[in-house]
Amino acid sequence: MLSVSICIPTRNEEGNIKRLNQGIYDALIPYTPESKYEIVVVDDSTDKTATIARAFGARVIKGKGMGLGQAIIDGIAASQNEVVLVMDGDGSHDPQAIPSLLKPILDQGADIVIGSRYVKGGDYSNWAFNRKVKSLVGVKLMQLVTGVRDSNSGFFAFRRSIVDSSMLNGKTWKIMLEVLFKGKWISKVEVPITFGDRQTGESKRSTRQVFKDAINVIRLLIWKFPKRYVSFAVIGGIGAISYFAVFWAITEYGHIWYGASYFIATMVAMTQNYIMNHFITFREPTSHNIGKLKLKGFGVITLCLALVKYVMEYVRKTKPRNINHLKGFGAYFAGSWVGELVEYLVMIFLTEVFGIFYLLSDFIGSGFSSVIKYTIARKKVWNDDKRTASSPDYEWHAFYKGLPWQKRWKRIIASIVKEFAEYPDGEAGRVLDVGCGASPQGLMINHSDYLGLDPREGKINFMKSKDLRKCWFIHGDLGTVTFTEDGFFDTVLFIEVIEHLSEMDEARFNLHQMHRLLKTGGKLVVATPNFEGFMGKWMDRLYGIFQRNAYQKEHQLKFGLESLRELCEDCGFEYVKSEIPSGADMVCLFRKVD
Ligand SMILES: Nc1nc2c(ncn2[C@@H]2O[C@H](COP(=O)(O)OP(=O)(O)OP(=O)(O)O)[C@@H](O)[C@H]2O)c(=O)[nH]1
Ligand SMILES: [Mg+2]
Repeated sequence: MLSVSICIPTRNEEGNIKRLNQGIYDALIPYTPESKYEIVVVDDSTDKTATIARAFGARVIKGKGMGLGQAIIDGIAASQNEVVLVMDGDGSHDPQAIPSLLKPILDQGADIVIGSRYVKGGDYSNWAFNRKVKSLVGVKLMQLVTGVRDSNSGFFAFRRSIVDSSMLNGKTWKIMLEVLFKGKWISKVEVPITFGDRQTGESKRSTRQVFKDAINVIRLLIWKFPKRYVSFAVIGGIGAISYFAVFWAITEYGHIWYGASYFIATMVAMTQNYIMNHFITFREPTSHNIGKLKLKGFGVITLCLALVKYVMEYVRKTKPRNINHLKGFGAYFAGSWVGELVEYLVMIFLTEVFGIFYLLSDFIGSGFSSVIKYTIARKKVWNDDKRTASSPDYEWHAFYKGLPWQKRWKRIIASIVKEFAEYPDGEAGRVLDVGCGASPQGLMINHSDYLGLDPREGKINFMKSKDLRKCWFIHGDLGTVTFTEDGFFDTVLFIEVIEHLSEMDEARFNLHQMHRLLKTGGKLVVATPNFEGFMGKWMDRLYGIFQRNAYQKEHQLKFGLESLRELCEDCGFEYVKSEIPSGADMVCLFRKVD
């Protein structure tokens, strides 16, 4: 099981640290037999905080006197365990919430967990009214840019492997935002916490610090802004200049009819853009450690110097991608025309419907067009996102970072599966997940033990690398893995797998094996597209068109509720209930009868 380091920055918290340490030990009791953990206190106090913390078994590190942010960074760097949890030392973060912050990492494989006042179940009721209002306004604004409901949280946990602490900026207090922006994570979870007031002692927060934190958010946004898009847009701008120059020159001096020279000029500009984007924008990294845009201030000279340094480093550590130029230029050309069409339609719409001045409408339209062109170039020409259904982390990525509708859909299915799988005591017991892939949904179910089985080795290795508590993953299927004990499992999951089998006999074989492995009365949860419903058929088709890299072409056995029910009943199961959200997918619960 993963080991845990709890990092606590302190400055003059002698009145709080004893109770806090005691609370942490109590909260960690369930973990102590299995896991290694440590408490690391980074102390900048002039009182007895360090002595008390040491007496309670914490490792105390002398702070550099450079503020809270730097103290947390030093704590992260000095701690040794695989999971890092950061919390305040003033008693405002309740140690009893620690297990709920660790659970998504240790049991469900999350990369970063944020203790949040603003998700369902979260609370900050102790706070004075004006502090609540101030906090809420700031937090809601921040949510627009970070997508996190509680960006101010200082109570968070993450896998050490997602971030290199030397990249974090110690001048801000909001280290959670630093980790969020700079870390390489896929799965992020917010869990509710109750945020209290500091118990004793004085606040160290100042207006100056709040201002510094706000500036840092702007820096983080610049840091995160897709620099390749800037390059693409600048090249587009240069292309526009070439276009007008060629258009004018060949019409005036080449004596070509302007209706024809328009096309020649467009082709010249597109070709120029294609070449520049190939050699500048969409280079691929040759080293893991690509240069970062390091901003040390906001002066024009500093900015220019940083930019030049960044570009030099970028060129040195990247090379142009190896692509088929015939296909590439075709796709680029088509994408550019799609962009032009969108620009035209937006311009007409804004001018005709809203009466906006036509040049302004066109300017707005060109913004839309450039994002569309960029996306097509990135995905279809220079093949940036190479993740396909066979990629080891495909399902994991789709669940946490997929397209918004995809994420929402997966969550709906996952919540029904969870509800069906758990027994009235809120647990599914021993769970067998057949064809688990790299999907997190089986892990959302409360279980005593979980066994994932999948014939694709890459996915199994990806899941194993998460090192989850009470979870095992085996490479294989019910035909190749031998289970000696019948009736061992309480719950079997067969989620979005049956449609991939090639023959009915194979489906029957799997269901018979599941029947054997389940205890009498045990649950079988099956989910598969509802191919008999209108929505199911169409969703499947659309899925095939828009997500070519995904699974649609593998769909072979196509069930409706009746045919699925018949098959499972044939194999010794009793139908209990089903849900067919929006008609597209069905989730069915069966029970084993003897
Ligand atoms: N090591 C170290 N810890 C600090 C420093 N400044 C603040 N802290 C600690 O950081 C945590 C948060 O500081 P607080 O003063 O509680 O700030 P706050 O939570 O925004 O404000 P209040 O709860 O209203 O006091 C506490 O555990 C402080 O002891 C510092 O300069 N060095
Ligand atoms: Mg505090």
